[in-house]
Amino acid sequence: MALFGEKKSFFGRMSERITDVLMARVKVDEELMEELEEILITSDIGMGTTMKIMELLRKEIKDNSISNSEDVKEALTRVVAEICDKGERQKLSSETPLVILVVGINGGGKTTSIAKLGHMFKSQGKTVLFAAADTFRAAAAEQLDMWGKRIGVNTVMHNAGADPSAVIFDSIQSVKAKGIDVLICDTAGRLQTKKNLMAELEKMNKVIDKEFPEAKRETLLVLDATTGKNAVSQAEEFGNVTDVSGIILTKLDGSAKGGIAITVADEFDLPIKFIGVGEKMEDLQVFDGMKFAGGIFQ
Ligand SMILES: Nc1nc2c(ncn2[C@@H]2O[C@H](COP(=O)(O)OP(=O)(O)O)[C@@H](O)[C@H]2O)c(=O)[nH]1
Ligand SMILES: [Mg+2]
Repeated sequence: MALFGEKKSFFGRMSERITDVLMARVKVDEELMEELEEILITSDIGMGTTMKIMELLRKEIKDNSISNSEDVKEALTRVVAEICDKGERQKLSSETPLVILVVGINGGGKTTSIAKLGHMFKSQGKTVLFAAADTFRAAAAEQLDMWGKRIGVNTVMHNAGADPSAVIFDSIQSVKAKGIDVLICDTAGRLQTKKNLMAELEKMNKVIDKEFPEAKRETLLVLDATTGKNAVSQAEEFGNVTDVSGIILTKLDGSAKGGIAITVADEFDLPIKFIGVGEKMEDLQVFDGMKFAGGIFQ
């Protein structure tokens, strides 16, 4: 599919199966609707979201008097696009200075996504600083610093075990002194110690509020698409501990089924702002609900 370059379609089997069903059945009848519903449910689209899609699809079919299966494709695309698109909130703040806090559980792809964002901003001509506020493991800061060196971004780091808020504090001083455009902060994702996590995030937010009130803010939650429905419960848990402004859905290049993006978009009042489609710094794409939905049948 053109939009995603050489990458294979996220929808993979789902697209094929839907296309097959629509080709096999010329008539738009109850049997066709049941087959479509079954495909959606078995493609990582949750039950609630599937029901919503089917309801909206039935309405589209009725309102537009759709009677051939070819037009069902288009109607389905419109329905999915409507669910995925959160309008103006879709866009990342373009104003600077901007502070982005990146949260999510370990292994989800936070550090890699920060590298990708850093690369994106650099290619837009913006100056960037990384804050290694995942101080829980020494390797975490080193990993971020390594990416930074490759991209040409400096990383503020303290020793392992240091207070993450102190890293944020120092980073802000540096950003203000140098007039840097974007500060991207890595964080530790220990959901199992939820209280600590909540306290840590709260403290970091307070430091930013106090030291850098003029900055625009984004809190991006990184969700691993390969964890399927688990990604949805992670979104819920993080949503409970901090104000999230958007989602980065990672690993959509792997075995993940694109359907999870539709479920996440539907179940949360949060826009998916970016998708991760690989391990390289270029493998980040701005999420566009319309194009994503259009990709189902490409
Ligand atoms: N295939 C693929 N792998 C990814 C993507 N994003 C991250 N990863 C890999 O996922 C693993 C964990 O990523 P990392 O950024 O260290 O996660 P963190 O613990 O949340 O910081 C690494 O091996 C990354 O290369 C992606 O979009 N696609
Ligand atoms: Mg990390």
